[in-house]
Amino acid sequence: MPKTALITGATSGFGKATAERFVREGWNVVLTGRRRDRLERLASDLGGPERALALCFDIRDRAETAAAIAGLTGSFAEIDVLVNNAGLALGTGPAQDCDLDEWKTMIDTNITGLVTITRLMLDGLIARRGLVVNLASIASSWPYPGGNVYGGTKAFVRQFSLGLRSDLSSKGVRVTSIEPGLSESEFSLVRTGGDQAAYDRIYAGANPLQPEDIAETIYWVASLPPHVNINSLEVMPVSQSWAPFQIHRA
Ligand code: NDP
Ligand code: 8X3
Repeated sequence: MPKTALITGATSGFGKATAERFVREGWNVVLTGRRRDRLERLASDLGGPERALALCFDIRDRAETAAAIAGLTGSFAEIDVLVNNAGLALGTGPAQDCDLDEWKTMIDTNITGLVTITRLMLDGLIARRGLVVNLASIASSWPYPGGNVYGGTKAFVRQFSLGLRSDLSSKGVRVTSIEPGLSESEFSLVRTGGDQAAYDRIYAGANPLQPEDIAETIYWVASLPPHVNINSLEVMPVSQSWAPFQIHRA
């Protein structure tokens, strides 16, 4: 009997690549996101109704999320791996210039949405001794100018992952926080409000991680023996590393 992974934010980037990676290994997948056309095309490309189910909802909306999860039937209701990947950054400016609505959108998506779907699926994951993979970020641990609320949400995701793992330690449920660095995806178009020139500058000459690299990492975590838990994993392109602290001099 094939195993099933539910992957949030599967319409692009890491989520789409992760769905493709799991299906290639014989898994079935539940794909979530807001863009129905993309979800349905991906589900069809991944083998149609036997292998992939498209579930369209906004993860910020608790009622929509609960209805979507409650509506799962058959093998698609028996989730072995939850990949909490849906998320976004909005803006790169300093806190004093930021839009409060954009901050709220990041908190509602990256924190509230993630904990909502996790809680809704927890009983099933415990019953199947499953795995939760949460997409945090290097921004969870490393502050940078313009990271403000985005970094705060990802610090939450990392710490929530570790706390969840503590709570579930007697249940055989594994929990992993994946913390990628510079990765090429629509993430940077969303963050810059669709600014293609800014997108090009972010990745120019950097040989960034690709969604397939993160998909490979997530699949590796899921394929380890059930007694092995990767707690957190920071992944960067070779071109990226640390810089000195900034010092403002009067
Ligand atoms: P993408 O923009 O390519 O993908 C983001 C996904 O999240 C999309 O499928 C989008 O679907 C979904 N999503 C966003 N908001 C909502 C919402 N309200 N409801 C449902 N789904 C939503 O970005 P990445 O693949 O790069 O990012 C995936 C995750 O990895 C994010 O959590 C991001 O913070 C994190 N990350 C990204 C890094 C990077 O540099 N790219 C590095 C480190 C972490 P749709 O728009 O169809 O709803
Ligand atoms: C995305 C990576 O460095 O832009 O989480 O915050 S970074």
